[in-house]
Amino acid sequence: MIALAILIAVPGFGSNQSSLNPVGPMAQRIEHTLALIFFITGAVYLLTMIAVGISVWRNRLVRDDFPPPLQTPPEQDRKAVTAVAGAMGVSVLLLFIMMVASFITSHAIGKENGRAPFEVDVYGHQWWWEVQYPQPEADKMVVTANEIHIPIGSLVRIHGTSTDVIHSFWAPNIHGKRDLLPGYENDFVIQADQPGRWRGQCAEFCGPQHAHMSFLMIAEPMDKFHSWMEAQAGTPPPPSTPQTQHGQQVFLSHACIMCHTIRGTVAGSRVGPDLTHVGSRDTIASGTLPNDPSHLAKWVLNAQQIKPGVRMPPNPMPQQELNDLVAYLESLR
Ligand code: HEC
Ligand SMILES: [Cu+2]
Repeated sequence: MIALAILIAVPGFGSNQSSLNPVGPMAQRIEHTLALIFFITGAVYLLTMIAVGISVWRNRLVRDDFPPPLQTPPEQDRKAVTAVAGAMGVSVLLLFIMMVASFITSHAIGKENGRAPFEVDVYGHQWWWEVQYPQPEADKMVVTANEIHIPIGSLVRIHGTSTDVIHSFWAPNIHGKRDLLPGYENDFVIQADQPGRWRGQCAEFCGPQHAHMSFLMIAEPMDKFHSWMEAQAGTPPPPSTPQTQHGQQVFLSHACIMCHTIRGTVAGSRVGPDLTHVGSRDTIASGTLPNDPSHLAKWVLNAQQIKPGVRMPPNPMPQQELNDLVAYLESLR
């Protein structure tokens, strides 16, 4: 499409967080509507500017005709009325075309609802995303945070809600914005046709750390998706080295267990992200930090410094304990 070709020139095209780089049918339709509206309004803007230019040029001050007559001749007046009425008619028609186009788009996007073979439950929290894959056996339930793995080429139903305030789920390469509302469930269907990592972001102001509430959509081939699911459904083996064993004790003897779950241990709280497989994630704290030992240590020691106001208190502890705790968390894959 020509529209697409020209939009390629726009900076940000090809990026992993841009509606100009759609990777699935829903985002593609949205991008086509965007292109249509962009070209219609762009053309109207250009034509208007040309008309303004012509009229300025035509009516430039002519010295011997100054001041201009107060009364325009009636025949010129009639011409002006016709021109304005014509322009209004065209505007209404164009607005109507854009309205119908956006109506058709939302209809087409919603059409697939209810036909998706996969379902993901997404809960917005201040300021992170809880992600669950419901399973027939409750103890095989996959629970993760801030990253949503999906198989490519398949419809996936997102079942979204919020546990506190209004959030908005927006992964622009894959779909438009969808609000997650407390006490209300919002279902929509997404699809990605290319493997890749596409960044998403909360798109509704939800408190001081709203800007640090992003997530990753990880689209991968079906077999990779299934092996990921299988790994996530398992309970990690007990820690095997003295360091990670000590790290687990540190975890279990601190406040962490009041807020976090690690399957296979007594920690079973759901205030914060499930840490059963935290070591397998790319980022921590909702896309705020890369998941590596030094960042993880800083986060655990004082998350308030990184995300002021975050719902996780500082955890002062000796360096040795911190190192072992971090080694244990990173071993949870
Ligand atoms: C009062 C509840 C609370 C306590 C206590 C707590 N956390 Fe957290 N934790 C949270 C919340 C909430 C988040 C999500 C923060 C965000 O991203 O906005 C979080 C995030 C994390 C993350 C990042 C997970 C991810 O995938 O992004 C790690 C790791 C973590 N906590 C480890 C710990 C450890 C280790 C302790 C104990 C030393 C601890 N937490 C104590 C509430 C808590
Ligand atoms: Cu939010």
